[in-house]
Amino acid sequence: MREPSKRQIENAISQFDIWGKVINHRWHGNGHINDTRLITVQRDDGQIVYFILQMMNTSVFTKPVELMENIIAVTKFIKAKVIARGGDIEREVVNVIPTKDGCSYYVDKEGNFWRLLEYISGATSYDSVDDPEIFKASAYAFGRFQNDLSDFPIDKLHETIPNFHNTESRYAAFEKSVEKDIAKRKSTCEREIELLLERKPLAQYFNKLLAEKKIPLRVTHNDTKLNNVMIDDITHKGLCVIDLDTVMPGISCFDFGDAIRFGANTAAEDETDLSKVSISKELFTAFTEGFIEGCGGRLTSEEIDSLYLGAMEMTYEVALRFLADYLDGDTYFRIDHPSHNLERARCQIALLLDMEKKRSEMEEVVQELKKKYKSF
Ligand code: GN1
Ligand code: MG
Repeated sequence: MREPSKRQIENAISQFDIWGKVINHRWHGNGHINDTRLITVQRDDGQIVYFILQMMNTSVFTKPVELMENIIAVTKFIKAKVIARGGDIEREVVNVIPTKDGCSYYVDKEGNFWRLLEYISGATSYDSVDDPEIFKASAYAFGRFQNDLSDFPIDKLHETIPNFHNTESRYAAFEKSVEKDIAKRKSTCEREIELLLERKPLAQYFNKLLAEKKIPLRVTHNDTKLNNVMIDDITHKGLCVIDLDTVMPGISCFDFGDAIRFGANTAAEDETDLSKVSISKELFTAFTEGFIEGCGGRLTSEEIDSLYLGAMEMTYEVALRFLADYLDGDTYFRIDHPSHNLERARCQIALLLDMEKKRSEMEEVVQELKKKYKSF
């Protein structure tokens, strides 16, 4: 996706229903897909306020209108839950700011889709944490998010990216990328390709559980990276789950799993020193506890038993996706340098290998916590 120009950004901001003078806009966050900017606005009385402006990546989100319909419906629903528990609707749910015409997005002359969101102040989105309490707070927030949406009419949601977490179709796409070798990079990652192809059964695990109706389909977030939760700077509680682009019918264990693969890794997602990559038992335990609690007793016994496998399948899936994108010539994820997707894939493979070693340890942690929350 091409970066928007200053003119495009300023034109987009001017379409939304906000008042005051825009005094600054700068790149914000670490998302791999959309273009996200922090906008600083000065009100007439001198007060400074912030907003989040996003130009949506419509090659990835090919149905932006449906996507915004999902976000509006889901945030409205969560808002009612926040009010019911006496929370703060300014800070505990994503607030979409309409355009002057009352639309939740703006389409510019070039066909780019824009949206403006309320900035949540006094809170931080972390790319990594060492403190298990903060990680647990993020887990609680993701669990509560699912809990809040447990009675959302699932058939009202558009499936904006079909098969998003269908690991078997990710596997098939990966095989095609290997076969085509469009960017002529296959020779630089033979070992990684082999490691991923060997693990095909991991791609089938949750599809089987779903097909056998052993686990339910729920309204899930589907992109539960630690940096998608705002943590309150004072209370250190998980305040608000953000980045709702992929809210769709999904699998609870995948929300758990994606958060583990990102946040319980002792290294960054693209760490090149693979000796630093491992799954932290302490962070894994903290997250599991927070997530089960946050789900408020809704997880079934089978779901809890499969949580750690959700972490393994999600790590495997994103490794397939990063390596496929590397082989395709980097058409999907934003990269900082040409080998970035290969490095990301290697890091995820190293994490998966560590999880394979610690599989029974993770299972034990989950079972211990399951006993603790006996209500299941
Ligand atoms: C993308 O944009 P971001 O960083 O929230 C991707 C996720 C991946 C993640 C890997 C729509 O998320 O699925 O897990 O990168 N989002 C989409 O870091 O593909
Ligand atoms: Mg995202």
